[in-house]
Amino acid sequence: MKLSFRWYGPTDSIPLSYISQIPTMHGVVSAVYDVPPGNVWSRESIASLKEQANAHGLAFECVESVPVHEDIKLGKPTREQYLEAYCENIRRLGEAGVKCVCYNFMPVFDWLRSDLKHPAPDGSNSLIYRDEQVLAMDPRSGNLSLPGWDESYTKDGLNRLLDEYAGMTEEDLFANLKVFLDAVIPVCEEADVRLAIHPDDPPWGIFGLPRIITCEENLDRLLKLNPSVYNGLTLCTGSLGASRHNDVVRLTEKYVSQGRIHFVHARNVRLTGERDFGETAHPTCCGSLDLLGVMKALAKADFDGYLRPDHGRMIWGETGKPGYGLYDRALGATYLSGLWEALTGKSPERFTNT
Ligand code: CS2
Ligand code: MN
Repeated sequence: MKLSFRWYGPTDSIPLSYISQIPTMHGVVSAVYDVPPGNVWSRESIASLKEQANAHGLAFECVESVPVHEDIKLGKPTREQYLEAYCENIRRLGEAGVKCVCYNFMPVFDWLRSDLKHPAPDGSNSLIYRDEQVLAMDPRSGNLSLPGWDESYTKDGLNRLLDEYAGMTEEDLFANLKVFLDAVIPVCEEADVRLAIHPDDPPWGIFGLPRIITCEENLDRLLKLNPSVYNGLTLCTGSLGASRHNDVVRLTEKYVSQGRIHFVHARNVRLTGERDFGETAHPTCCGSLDLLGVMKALAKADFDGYLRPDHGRMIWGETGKPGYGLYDRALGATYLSGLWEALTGKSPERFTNT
């Protein structure tokens, strides 16, 4: 297991020097963030991320994300140029030593929450999801500001895009995902870059848009769309685990034994209703998910992919990007590293800069 930490590049308020001080940290997970989806990343930008990470003794082998252009998800004829750009990015990342690329296939919106700073009795705060509040939101109104999605949409632009998705079914989205995988996976094989889809967060449809990476049946289907091991998963415990119908320990056991998990996002959530949850500290006792069970399954399979603490709470007065503060993610990292050592008798793999 290679312990990793998400780093939003040079503009991240958390410097690489801090990340490298977290015990047993192998590398950073990052991306070229200033290029719009569907465009090719410059070799210089990729090399610069790698050089900066390496200069701090950290690897840059895992990318999150190379975003998929909406025309690919929509299956529009214009997708060809975006598929080609995606393949070119995979080639360039492979040349730079990247081994794993995370992406998602959620129409329009990335992760969604109803409150980004929900206070807990201990004075910390974290992200929560209350279905009632989300159902009351109108994405077409133009005054919705959501985390994790493209801030550059204008009201009209967003409404046009939502119109394009009108009537799209889960079947249509699966068909478009297959076209994407069949175009990109052969390039991944050649470049030795594992593709790892991130589950939909939360794992159910929102605002009338279809979502498909939500449950075991659909994960099976996705893996069968293209049987190459390069077509794999980002096992995000908090995303899948937000639905009480997903048993994340069993899913981890199943997919890690098939060699299809390339990247793990470890985080805990407390389920407070059928479609209500809040993010908690990482340890098993703090939420509804059995993080120890997940780590046991990974340890048993001698998982050698990348694992990062996913969202953390805001603690010790820290402010910053929701879910991506330093302190609680660092606590999560040391908890996960400690479990790994206890379960396998060894520390997570270290990065050696050659
Ligand atoms: C991340 C996602 O913060 C998060 O929850 O896991 O935003 C993730 O980066 C994307 O969905 C992957 O494409
Ligand atoms: Mn995640």
